Amino acid sequence: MAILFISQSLDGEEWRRIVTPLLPDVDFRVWPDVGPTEEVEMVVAWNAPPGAFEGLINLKAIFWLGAGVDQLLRDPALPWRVPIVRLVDPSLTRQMTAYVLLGVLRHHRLAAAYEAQQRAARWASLPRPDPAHCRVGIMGLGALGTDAARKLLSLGFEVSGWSRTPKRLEGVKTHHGRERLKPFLGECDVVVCLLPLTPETRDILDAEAFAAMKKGAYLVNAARGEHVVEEDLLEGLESGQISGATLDVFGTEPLPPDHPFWRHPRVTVTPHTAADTLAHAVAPQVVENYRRMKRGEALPNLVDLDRGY
Ligand code: NDP
Ligand code: OXD
Repeated sequence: MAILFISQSLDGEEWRRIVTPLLPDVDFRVWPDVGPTEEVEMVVAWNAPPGAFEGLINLKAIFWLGAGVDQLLRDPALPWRVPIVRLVDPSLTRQMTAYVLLGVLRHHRLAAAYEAQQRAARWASLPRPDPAHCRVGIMGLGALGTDAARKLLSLGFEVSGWSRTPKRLEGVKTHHGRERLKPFLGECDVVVCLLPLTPETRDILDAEAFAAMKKGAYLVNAARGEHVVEEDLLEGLESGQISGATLDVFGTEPLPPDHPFWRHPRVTVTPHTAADTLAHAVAPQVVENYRRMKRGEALPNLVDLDRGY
Protein backbone atom coordinates (compact mmCIF):
# COMPACT_ATOMS: atom_id res chain seq x y z
CA MET A 1 0.00 0.00 0.00
CA ALA A 2 1.18 3.55 -0.65
CA ILE A 3 1.29 7.15 0.54
CA LEU A 4 1.15 9.70 -2.27
CA PHE A 5 2.79 13.09 -1.72
CA ILE A 6 1.31 15.83 -3.90
CA SER A 7 2.64 19.38 -4.00
CA GLN A 8 3.52 21.91 -6.64
CA SER A 9 5.69 23.87 -4.20
CA LEU A 10 7.07 21.59 -1.43
CA ASP A 11 10.04 19.29 -1.98
CA GLY A 12 8.64 15.75 -2.21
CA GLU A 13 12.11 14.19 -2.23
CA GLU A 14 12.90 15.83 1.11
CA TRP A 15 9.70 14.35 2.51
CA ARG A 16 10.57 10.93 1.07
CA ARG A 17 13.99 11.08 2.77
CA ILE A 18 12.41 11.88 6.14
CA VAL A 19 9.35 9.62 6.05
CA THR A 20 10.82 6.46 4.49
CA PRO A 21 13.02 5.49 7.48
CA LEU A 22 10.02 6.01 9.78
CA LEU A 23 7.70 3.87 7.61
CA PRO A 24 10.10 1.50 5.82
CA ASP A 25 7.34 -0.87 4.67
CA VAL A 26 5.28 1.84 2.99
CA ASP A 27 5.72 2.85 -0.62
CA PHE A 28 6.13 6.69 -0.46
CA ARG A 29 5.35 8.06 -3.91
CA VAL A 30 5.90 11.61 -5.07
CA TRP A 31 3.44 13.12 -7.54
CA PRO A 32 3.39 13.09 -10.58
CA ASP A 33 4.82 9.52 -10.30
CA VAL A 34 1.53 8.22 -8.97
CA GLY A 35 1.97 4.52 -9.87
CA PRO A 36 -1.05 2.19 -9.56
CA THR A 37 -3.70 4.54 -8.17
CA GLU A 38 -5.68 1.80 -6.39
CA GLU A 39 -2.73 1.23 -4.00
CA VAL A 40 -2.81 4.78 -2.60
CA GLU A 41 -4.34 4.84 0.90
CA MET A 42 -3.21 8.24 2.12
CA VAL A 43 -2.39 11.49 0.38
CA VAL A 44 -0.08 14.05 1.98
CA ALA A 45 -0.51 17.32 0.12
CA TRP A 46 -0.17 21.09 -0.07
CA ASN A 47 -0.78 23.25 -3.11
CA ALA A 48 -2.06 20.26 -5.07
CA PRO A 49 -3.10 20.85 -8.68
CA PRO A 50 -6.85 20.50 -9.32
CA GLY A 51 -7.79 16.95 -10.20
CA ALA A 52 -4.78 15.34 -8.50
CA PHE A 53 -7.08 13.15 -6.37
CA GLU A 54 -8.81 11.59 -9.37
CA GLY A 55 -8.78 7.80 -9.54
CA LEU A 56 -7.65 7.26 -5.92
CA ILE A 57 -10.43 4.77 -5.25
CA ASN A 58 -8.96 3.33 -2.04
CA LEU A 59 -8.01 6.63 -0.44
CA LYS A 60 -8.71 6.59 3.33
CA ALA A 61 -7.25 9.89 4.53
CA ILE A 62 -5.83 13.18 3.32
CA PHE A 63 -3.18 14.96 5.40
CA TRP A 64 -3.12 18.60 4.30
CA LEU A 65 0.23 20.21 5.05
CA GLY A 66 -1.27 23.61 5.80
CA ALA A 67 -3.58 25.09 8.40
CA GLY A 68 -5.96 26.59 5.85
CA VAL A 69 -7.84 24.17 3.58
CA ASP A 70 -9.54 26.71 1.31
CA GLN A 71 -7.50 25.73 -1.75
CA LEU A 72 -8.16 22.02 -1.18
CA LEU A 73 -11.91 22.52 -0.76
CA ARG A 74 -12.06 24.32 -4.11
CA ASP A 75 -10.95 21.16 -5.96
CA PRO A 76 -14.05 19.72 -7.69
CA ALA A 77 -12.35 16.29 -7.80
CA LEU A 78 -11.88 16.18 -4.01
CA PRO A 79 -13.27 12.85 -2.70
CA TRP A 80 -15.69 14.28 -0.11
CA ARG A 81 -16.10 10.98 1.77
CA VAL A 82 -12.42 10.97 2.77
CA PRO A 83 -11.45 12.53 6.13
CA ILE A 84 -9.12 15.52 5.85
CA VAL A 85 -6.58 16.21 8.58
CA ARG A 86 -5.30 19.79 8.55
CA LEU A 87 -2.06 21.01 10.04
CA VAL A 88 -1.97 22.07 13.67
CA ASP A 89 1.68 22.10 14.64
CA PRO A 90 3.74 23.85 17.32
CA SER A 91 6.42 25.00 14.87
CA LEU A 92 3.79 26.53 12.58
CA THR A 93 2.18 28.24 15.57
CA ARG A 94 5.47 29.61 16.89
CA GLN A 95 6.36 31.03 13.49
CA MET A 96 2.96 32.66 13.10
CA THR A 97 3.08 34.19 16.55
CA ALA A 98 6.54 35.59 15.79
CA TYR A 99 5.15 37.11 12.58
CA VAL A 100 2.18 38.66 14.39
CA LEU A 101 4.45 40.07 17.09
CA LEU A 102 6.75 41.51 14.44
CA GLY A 103 3.85 43.28 12.71
CA VAL A 104 2.37 44.59 15.95
CA LEU A 105 5.69 45.68 17.44
CA ARG A 106 6.98 47.35 14.28
CA HIS A 107 3.85 49.47 14.30
CA HIS A 108 3.75 49.98 18.04
CA ARG A 109 7.44 50.93 18.34
CA LEU A 110 7.29 53.25 15.27
CA ALA A 111 9.93 51.19 13.44
CA ALA A 112 9.31 52.75 10.01
CA ALA A 113 9.64 56.27 11.41
CA TYR A 114 12.91 55.45 13.20
CA GLU A 115 14.28 53.74 10.08
CA ALA A 116 13.51 56.91 8.10
CA GLN A 117 15.19 59.01 10.79
CA GLN A 118 18.27 56.79 10.71
CA ARG A 119 18.53 57.18 6.92
CA ALA A 120 18.51 60.96 7.54
CA ALA A 121 20.95 60.69 10.52
CA ARG A 122 18.27 62.41 12.59
CA TRP A 123 18.37 61.98 16.40
CA ALA A 124 14.83 62.61 17.68
CA SER A 125 12.73 60.78 20.19
CA LEU A 126 9.15 60.12 19.13
CA PRO A 127 6.29 59.58 21.64
CA ARG A 128 7.02 56.41 23.67
CA PRO A 129 3.99 54.12 23.70
CA ASP A 130 3.01 51.82 26.55
CA PRO A 131 1.67 48.42 25.42
CA ALA A 132 -0.96 48.70 28.15
CA HIS A 133 -2.51 51.53 26.12
CA CYS A 134 -2.65 49.54 22.90
CA ARG A 135 -5.43 47.03 22.27
CA VAL A 136 -4.71 44.32 19.71
CA GLY A 137 -7.71 42.48 18.27
CA ILE A 138 -7.31 38.97 16.93
CA MET A 139 -9.84 37.83 14.33
CA GLY A 140 -9.93 34.05 14.75
CA LEU A 141 -9.19 32.47 18.12
CA GLY A 142 -8.12 29.07 16.83
CA ALA A 143 -4.80 27.28 17.07
CA LEU A 144 -2.89 30.31 15.78
CA GLY A 145 -4.97 33.19 17.13
CA THR A 146 -5.01 31.80 20.67
CA ASP A 147 -1.22 31.55 20.86
CA ALA A 148 -0.73 35.04 19.40
CA ALA A 149 -3.27 36.43 21.90
CA ARG A 150 -1.48 34.81 24.86
CA LYS A 151 1.97 36.07 23.80
CA LEU A 152 0.64 39.59 23.20
CA LEU A 153 -0.89 39.53 26.68
CA SER A 154 2.45 38.44 28.13
CA LEU A 155 4.03 41.54 26.57
CA GLY A 156 1.48 43.72 28.34
CA PHE A 157 -0.84 44.54 25.44
CA GLU A 158 -4.57 44.70 25.88
CA VAL A 159 -6.06 41.91 23.77
CA SER A 160 -9.50 41.34 22.25
CA GLY A 161 -10.56 38.33 20.20
CA TRP A 162 -13.34 37.51 17.78
CA SER A 163 -14.52 34.04 16.83
CA ARG A 164 -17.56 32.27 15.40
CA THR A 165 -18.56 30.53 18.62
CA PRO A 166 -18.08 31.77 22.22
CA LYS A 167 -14.55 31.45 23.64
CA ARG A 168 -13.10 32.02 27.10
CA LEU A 169 -9.46 32.99 27.19
CA GLU A 170 -8.02 34.40 30.37
CA GLY A 171 -7.16 38.06 30.04
CA VAL A 172 -8.70 38.37 26.57
CA LYS A 173 -11.90 40.33 25.93
CA THR A 174 -13.75 37.93 23.65
CA HIS A 175 -16.56 38.52 21.18
CA HIS A 176 -18.28 36.12 18.84
CA GLY A 177 -20.64 36.18 15.91
CA ARG A 178 -21.18 38.60 13.08
CA GLU A 179 -23.19 41.07 15.20
CA ARG A 180 -20.16 41.58 17.48
CA LEU A 181 -17.75 42.21 14.61
CA LYS A 182 -18.13 46.01 14.54
CA PRO A 183 -17.96 46.51 18.34
CA PHE A 184 -14.85 44.29 18.35
CA LEU A 185 -13.19 46.20 15.50
CA GLY A 186 -14.12 49.53 17.06
CA GLU A 187 -12.21 48.88 20.29
CA CYS A 188 -8.89 47.82 18.72
CA ASP A 189 -5.78 49.86 17.83
CA VAL A 190 -4.34 46.97 15.83
CA VAL A 191 -6.40 44.29 14.07
CA VAL A 192 -4.79 40.94 13.24
CA CYS A 193 -6.57 38.60 10.84
CA LEU A 194 -6.03 34.88 11.54
CA LEU A 195 -9.32 33.57 10.15
CA PRO A 196 -9.80 30.64 7.82
CA LEU A 197 -11.08 31.57 4.36
CA THR A 198 -14.73 30.49 4.07
CA PRO A 199 -17.78 31.96 2.32
CA GLU A 200 -18.55 33.82 5.61
CA THR A 201 -15.09 35.34 5.96
CA ARG A 202 -14.26 36.20 2.34
CA ASP A 203 -14.04 40.01 1.88
CA ILE A 204 -14.72 40.49 5.60
CA LEU A 205 -12.24 43.35 5.79
CA ASP A 206 -14.06 45.75 3.49
CA ALA A 207 -14.86 49.48 3.56
CA GLU A 208 -17.54 48.92 6.21
CA ALA A 209 -15.14 47.03 8.46
CA PHE A 210 -12.42 49.65 8.04
CA ALA A 211 -14.94 52.39 8.85
CA ALA A 212 -15.87 50.52 12.04
CA MET A 213 -12.25 50.57 13.20
CA LYS A 214 -10.70 53.36 15.27
CA LYS A 215 -9.26 56.21 13.20
CA GLY A 216 -5.64 55.27 12.50
CA ALA A 217 -6.02 51.56 13.26
CA TYR A 218 -3.30 49.26 11.94
CA LEU A 219 -3.91 45.95 10.12
CA VAL A 220 -1.90 42.74 10.13
CA ASN A 221 -3.22 40.11 7.69
CA ALA A 222 -1.49 36.75 7.86
CA ALA A 223 -4.53 34.63 6.96
CA ARG A 224 -5.65 34.81 3.32
CA GLY A 225 -5.61 37.66 0.81
CA GLU A 226 -9.28 37.13 0.03
CA HIS A 227 -10.21 38.29 3.53
CA VAL A 228 -9.35 41.84 2.48
CA VAL A 229 -10.99 43.96 -0.21
CA GLU A 230 -7.72 45.43 -1.41
CA GLU A 231 -9.18 48.59 -3.04
CA ASP A 232 -11.02 49.35 0.20
CA LEU A 233 -7.80 48.96 2.17
CA LEU A 234 -5.99 51.30 -0.23
CA GLU A 235 -8.77 53.88 0.23
CA GLY A 236 -8.59 53.45 4.00
CA LEU A 237 -4.84 54.06 3.87
CA GLU A 238 -5.35 57.09 1.63
CA SER A 239 -7.88 58.69 3.98
CA GLY A 240 -5.83 57.93 7.10
CA GLN A 241 -8.60 55.79 8.56
CA ILE A 242 -6.04 52.96 8.44
CA SER A 243 -2.55 54.05 9.45
CA GLY A 244 -0.71 51.14 7.86
CA ALA A 245 -0.67 47.42 7.23
CA THR A 246 1.57 44.38 7.37
CA LEU A 247 0.38 41.94 4.73
CA ASP A 248 1.61 38.40 4.14
CA VAL A 249 -1.19 37.22 1.86
CA PHE A 250 -2.86 38.67 -1.23
CA GLY A 251 -5.76 38.10 -3.60
CA THR A 252 -3.23 37.26 -6.32
CA GLU A 253 -0.01 35.49 -5.33
CA PRO A 254 2.73 36.17 -6.21
CA LEU A 255 1.72 39.81 -5.76
CA PRO A 256 1.95 41.34 -9.27
CA PRO A 257 4.99 43.66 -9.68
CA ASP A 258 2.78 46.68 -10.45
CA HIS A 259 0.51 46.21 -7.41
CA PRO A 260 0.31 49.42 -5.35
CA PHE A 261 1.02 47.52 -2.09
CA TRP A 262 4.65 46.96 -3.15
CA ARG A 263 5.48 50.64 -3.12
CA HIS A 264 3.01 51.95 -0.56
CA PRO A 265 4.97 53.81 2.13
CA ARG A 266 2.81 52.48 4.95
CA VAL A 267 2.44 48.88 3.79
CA THR A 268 4.87 46.09 4.65
CA VAL A 269 4.69 43.17 2.21
CA THR A 270 5.96 39.64 2.86
CA PRO A 271 5.51 36.79 0.32
CA HIS A 272 3.08 34.41 2.13
CA THR A 273 5.78 33.31 4.45
CA ALA A 274 4.42 34.05 7.93
CA ALA A 275 4.51 30.36 8.85
CA ASP A 276 6.00 27.58 6.76
CA THR A 277 5.42 23.84 7.03
CA LEU A 278 8.79 22.42 8.08
CA ALA A 279 9.19 18.81 6.91
CA HIS A 280 11.37 17.67 9.83
CA ALA A 281 8.90 19.14 12.36
CA VAL A 282 5.72 17.85 10.73
CA ALA A 283 6.75 14.43 9.33
CA PRO A 284 6.32 12.60 12.70
CA GLN A 285 2.72 13.83 12.77
CA VAL A 286 2.12 12.51 9.26
CA VAL A 287 3.57 9.14 10.26
CA GLU A 288 1.41 9.01 13.41
CA ASN A 289 -1.68 9.79 11.36
CA TYR A 290 -0.81 7.03 8.88
CA ARG A 291 -0.48 4.52 11.74
CA ARG A 292 -3.77 5.66 13.28
CA MET A 293 -5.50 5.33 9.91
CA LYS A 294 -4.14 1.78 9.53
CA ARG A 295 -5.38 0.88 13.04
CA GLY A 296 -8.79 2.36 12.23
CA GLU A 297 -8.43 4.99 15.00
CA ALA A 298 -9.95 8.46 15.00
CA LEU A 299 -7.79 11.13 13.36
CA PRO A 300 -7.15 14.51 15.06
CA ASN A 301 -7.67 18.02 13.62
CA LEU A 302 -10.29 16.94 11.12
CA VAL A 303 -11.74 19.52 8.77
CA ASP A 304 -15.46 20.07 9.18
CA LEU A 305 -16.74 20.36 5.62
CA ASP A 306 -19.96 22.10 6.71
CA ARG A 307 -18.02 24.86 8.49
CA GLY A 308 -15.43 24.97 5.70
CA TYR A 309 -12.43 24.89 8.08
P1 NDP B 1 -8.45 27.37 13.32
O1 NDP B 1 -9.44 26.60 12.53
O2 NDP B 1 -7.77 26.71 14.47
O3 NDP B 1 -9.13 28.70 13.90
C1 NDP B 1 -9.99 29.47 13.14
C2 NDP B 1 -10.64 30.53 14.03
O4 NDP B 1 -11.41 31.39 13.19
C3 NDP B 1 -11.59 29.93 15.07
O5 NDP B 1 -11.52 30.64 16.27
C4 NDP B 1 -12.95 30.15 14.42
O6 NDP B 1 -14.03 30.27 15.33
C5 NDP B 1 -12.72 31.46 13.71
N1 NDP B 1 -13.71 31.64 12.65
C6 NDP B 1 -13.98 30.84 11.59
N2 NDP B 1 -15.01 31.32 10.88
C7 NDP B 1 -15.42 32.42 11.52
C8 NDP B 1 -16.47 33.35 11.29
N3 NDP B 1 -17.33 33.22 10.26
N4 NDP B 1 -16.62 34.38 12.15
C9 NDP B 1 -15.80 34.52 13.23
N5 NDP B 1 -14.77 33.67 13.50
C10 NDP B 1 -14.60 32.64 12.64
O7 NDP B 1 -7.37 27.92 12.28
P2 NDP B 1 -5.82 28.25 12.54
O8 NDP B 1 -5.72 29.16 13.70
O9 NDP B 1 -5.04 26.99 12.58
O10 NDP B 1 -5.44 28.99 11.18
C11 NDP B 1 -6.11 30.17 10.78
C12 NDP B 1 -5.75 30.53 9.35
O11 NDP B 1 -4.44 31.07 9.26
C13 NDP B 1 -5.71 29.38 8.34
O12 NDP B 1 -7.00 29.00 7.93
C14 NDP B 1 -4.90 29.97 7.21
O13 NDP B 1 -5.75 30.62 6.31
C15 NDP B 1 -4.02 31.00 7.90
N6 NDP B 1 -2.59 30.63 7.85
C16 NDP B 1 -1.72 31.43 7.15
C17 NDP B 1 -0.38 31.13 7.11
C18 NDP B 1 0.60 32.01 6.42
O14 NDP B 1 1.75 31.63 6.24
N7 NDP B 1 0.22 33.21 6.06
C19 NDP B 1 0.16 29.94 7.78
C20 NDP B 1 -0.83 29.19 8.51
C21 NDP B 1 -2.16 29.52 8.53
P3 NDP B 1 -14.46 29.06 16.29
O15 NDP B 1 -13.33 29.00 17.33
O16 NDP B 1 -15.71 29.51 16.87
O17 NDP B 1 -14.51 27.84 15.46
C1 OXD C 1 -1.27 27.49 5.78
C2 OXD C 1 -0.46 28.40 5.01
O1 OXD C 1 -2.49 27.55 5.68
O2 OXD C 1 0.78 28.18 4.95
O3 OXD C 1 -0.71 26.67 6.53
O4 OXD C 1 -0.94 29.39 4.45
